[in-house]
Amino acid sequence: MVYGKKWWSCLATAALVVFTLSATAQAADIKLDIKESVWELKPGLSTTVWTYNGTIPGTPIVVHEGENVIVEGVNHLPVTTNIHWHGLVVPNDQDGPNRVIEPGASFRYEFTAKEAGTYWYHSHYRPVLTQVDMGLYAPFIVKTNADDKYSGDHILVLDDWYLDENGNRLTGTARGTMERYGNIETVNGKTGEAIEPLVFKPGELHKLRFINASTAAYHTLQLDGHSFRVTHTDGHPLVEPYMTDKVTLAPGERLDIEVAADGKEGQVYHLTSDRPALGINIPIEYKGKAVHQVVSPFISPASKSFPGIAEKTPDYVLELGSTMMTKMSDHTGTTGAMHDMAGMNHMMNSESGMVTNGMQSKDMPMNMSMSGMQWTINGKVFPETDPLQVTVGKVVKIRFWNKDTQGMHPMDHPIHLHGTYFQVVSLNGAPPERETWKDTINVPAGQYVDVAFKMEEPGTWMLHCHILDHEDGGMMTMIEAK
Ligand SMILES: [Cu+2]
Repeated sequence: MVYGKKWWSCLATAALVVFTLSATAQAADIKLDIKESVWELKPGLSTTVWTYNGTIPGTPIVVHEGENVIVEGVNHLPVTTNIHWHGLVVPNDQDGPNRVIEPGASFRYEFTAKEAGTYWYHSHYRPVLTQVDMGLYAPFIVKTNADDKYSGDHILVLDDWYLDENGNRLTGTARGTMERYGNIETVNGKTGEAIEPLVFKPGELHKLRFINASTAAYHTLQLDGHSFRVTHTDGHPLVEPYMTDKVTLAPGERLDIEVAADGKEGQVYHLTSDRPALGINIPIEYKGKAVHQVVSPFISPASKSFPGIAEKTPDYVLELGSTMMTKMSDHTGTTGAMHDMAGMNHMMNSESGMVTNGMQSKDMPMNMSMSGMQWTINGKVFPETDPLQVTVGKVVKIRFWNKDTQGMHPMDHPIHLHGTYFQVVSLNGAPPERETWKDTINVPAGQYVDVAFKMEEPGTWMLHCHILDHEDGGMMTMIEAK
């Protein structure tokens, strides 16, 4: 367990409590103190963070499929916040954007963990970039009995931080682009040699759950000497799992993979990212004698593809783009976009209290205001974007067309849907390699992706880019489900 012995035992205890409860009351009751802390990324490098219960990532919530979950969020921060249950299907009034928690207040979220899978929870209070970048994220795991049959079930939350050598937050981005990229990358809040090794015995079969909590960074991972068997995308089991040597996660995405421990006692391998110098390097240590080969407990589900979906004309075509604003000082502009930007800046400066919090004032998404970039859906910037009207229980097909290819800033956009999840129907008109269900889909620059879904819960749900600079900068719309 990369959380380390302490973390894993903590997780195991939490799980044990939950499982004990689930056997009796069928309920998990969790309290989250949302508070500022100091977190050590590695010996000699600590930074001020915002946390769920004092750790990065926050307390993992581990429950069983079908369990009732009550989470009390207590806000000790000087700013308003909320909690979004990323990927979980919950009632509309129990999801973050509709349930803010003011400073000093608390809220008890309650819902049923309907479907097993690897999810996560994070702040969705705008500017979302600031709150997630400060550390307000954590895993949310809904387990099945099969998960307990792996030799190890490991949660690996990926993130990046932009800090100076003393752990002070730096403004802007480490990569010279407009999005906020870090110069230090972490697994479960630790970087470099502070990352605890995973320990394998020859013959074992380990389950790894990757969660990309970065606000903009993609992470590509590989394990020398081993292949990955991908079993779940964004928590959803694949009808046809597949083998690969490398996986890439866009911001917001999750992947569950199996790794067969086919090394030998005493060997050490490394699970690394494509930017190893930034610190993601997880040692895999073989210790102990070989065990009988562990067989995968994963059972592929039956196909649940929507009939005739490939031929259906999209109900909506959403063009993803960006525009360069003239000047921030030009508030005489009458477009809603201009007003939105002005509103965002007002919010950043007053409502979020960053100015009084010295550390935070440097951390504003200046890229948005300073660069003057706006991120658009069908040419409009949230909240001026046109909401989508859908009927609960009826299949909706949407085409995301990434036309953000002009000029200096072509970007992929990982689009995330709240309230349900979707089938990936096609990529540039061609069917995907395998039936795939997700809640966050990367739409590459210049390409288009069709997805289809059924809203299960009525209410107003968000649809937005999970590069949080883009989300805060306007690439968001609402789905009104009735
Ligand atoms: Cu984007």
